[in-house]
Amino acid sequence: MDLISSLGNATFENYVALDSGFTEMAYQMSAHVLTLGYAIMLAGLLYFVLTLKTVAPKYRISSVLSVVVMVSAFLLLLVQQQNWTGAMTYDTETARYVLGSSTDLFNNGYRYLNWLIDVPMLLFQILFVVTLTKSDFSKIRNGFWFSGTAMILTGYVGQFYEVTSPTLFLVWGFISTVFFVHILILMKRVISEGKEGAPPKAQKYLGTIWTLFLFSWMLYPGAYLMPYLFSLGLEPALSETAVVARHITYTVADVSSKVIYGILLTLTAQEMSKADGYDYEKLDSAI
Ligand code: RET
Repeated sequence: MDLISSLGNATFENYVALDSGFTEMAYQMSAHVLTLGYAIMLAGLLYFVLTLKTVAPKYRISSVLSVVVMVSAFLLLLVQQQNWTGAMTYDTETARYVLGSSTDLFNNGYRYLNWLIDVPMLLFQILFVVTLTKSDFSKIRNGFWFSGTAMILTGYVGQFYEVTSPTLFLVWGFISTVFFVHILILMKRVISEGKEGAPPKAQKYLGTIWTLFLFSWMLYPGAYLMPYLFSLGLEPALSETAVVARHITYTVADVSSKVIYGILLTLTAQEMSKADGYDYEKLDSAI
């Protein structure tokens, strides 16, 4: 039986499992990096709850949105890790992890649906920290929401074709990228306007947030393309290195775009709070 007829639209991780199987190292590195991901989300959850009162009340919604993101990402990554270990079984004859006979296949689709919650939250968050000088708040918010959702749904459809139809995979990926570019344009505008009138330290943080945003959000299309980045052609590479690279890329992207981004927004809001006369370092001594 050839691989395509037995696995159909399954993601390429399953094809690698059926083709050559995973070595102990590739399998465990994948399992560990997924575990690291949800452990960090739980730690992040504590950070955002515990620092809530270090910013003035009007900025606290940003921390609350980080809490929402942490909870949903924690659950998703836990399920994702269990999907990985549940889909594979160890074969003592070949000393490889292969597809289990009666288990669910491995799938990244859950991630995409999880982004439907996290992407709008992450984009809205910054709107509660900065003050827009020219743009209209609800126009930017609607733009973020519309393009965020469209980017994810078109990418979600595309990822089903990563092995069976490179053309459809790339066409859906391209449509998704158009919405992504729109998000980048809006975010650049929000950050530039947000810097105007912000205290110097907050301006510096906002500059870092833009760099981090660009870097971490670009990793997601990188993970989407991973089987092709390793083959440099129009055939997906059925390589276990590409599978591990995808897991690592997703984890680095998740930690940067959700946790580090949220921490930088907290630091920015702390500076702005101080400028507004709310200094948490002095609050304790006043009590
Ligand atoms: C897809 C499909 C291929 C083209 C592009 C994509 C972009 C995805 C992005 C996802 C960001 C997700 C975040 C999640 C946080 O929880 C959909 C992979 C451009 C930018 C930030």
